[in-house]
Amino acid sequence: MTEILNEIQQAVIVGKMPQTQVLVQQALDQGLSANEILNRALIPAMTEVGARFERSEFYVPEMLIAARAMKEGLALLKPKLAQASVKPIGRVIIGTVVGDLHDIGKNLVGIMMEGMGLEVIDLGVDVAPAKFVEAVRDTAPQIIGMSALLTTTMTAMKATIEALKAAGLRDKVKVMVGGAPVTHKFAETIGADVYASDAASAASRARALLQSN
Ligand code: B1M
Repeated sequence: MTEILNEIQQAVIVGKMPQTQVLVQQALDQGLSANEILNRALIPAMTEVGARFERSEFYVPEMLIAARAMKEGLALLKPKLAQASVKPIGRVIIGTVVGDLHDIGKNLVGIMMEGMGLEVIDLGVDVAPAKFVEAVRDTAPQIIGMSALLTTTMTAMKATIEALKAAGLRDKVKVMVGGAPVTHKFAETIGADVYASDAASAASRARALLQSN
């Protein structure tokens, strides 16, 4: 692995935020692409953090500081990942479902969607079904994208779809779901329209949906 990618990965794992920023900037200055830095350093770092958490080598505070370092690194990549086209081709609402505070993957989905020329309204984390419904009513997006990282919060995706149905809005909007525990089969079971396994495919599938309308 390119030495600097290894260094970025280590800095994120141990939660060294300023060092992560310096190294990511150096990597960009050396000509590494934002995608390489994301896929070969930042994302593998979080995978390792998760593995250490599972082995009880890391606890929540370590996960938090690693996430903070990852976010700062990601912020430096954002302008390169999201070189959006001039006029938005459609509007997407994204959010992490109720009870769930994980937002790095959801933020990445938003960045990649902006990069594909979509207008993104980000409702943040811990978004209750009623809040998704209200946002759909107020902003009339073509797509809503829900993210969940916990097996215990995935069920809120179904609750949100049910809430959209109850509000008479289900046929006005396409529903996309994703996040580590979410599968294609789960998406089908709860009646979502699209499942995407990663941020890049979420963005390209959203774009394809808009173009097919
Ligand atoms: Co948490 N956490 N966490 N955590 N955390 C996981 C998810 C876990 C797998 C760790 C582990 O055990 N290995 C585990 C979940 C187990 C499970 O349910 N199966 C877990 C746990 C248990 C918990 C707590 C319950 C811990 C506790 O308190 N005891 C707690 C829950 C808090 C809550 O949400 N209510 C908790 C807390 C936290 C922190 C707050 C400390 C922090 C989050 C900080 C933040 O996001 N601001 C945190 C972190 C950092 C993680 C890990 C280490 C990293 C997550 C991450 O950012 N990954 C994670 C382990 C892991 O994932 N390996 C873990 C990088 C990110 C780019 O990937 O989010 O998967 P990801 O996004 C991907 C795809 O999933 C996809 O695209 C992205 C990549 O391109 N995607 C979508 C995501 N959303 C999408 C939406 C789409 C389409 C694709 O369409 C709309």
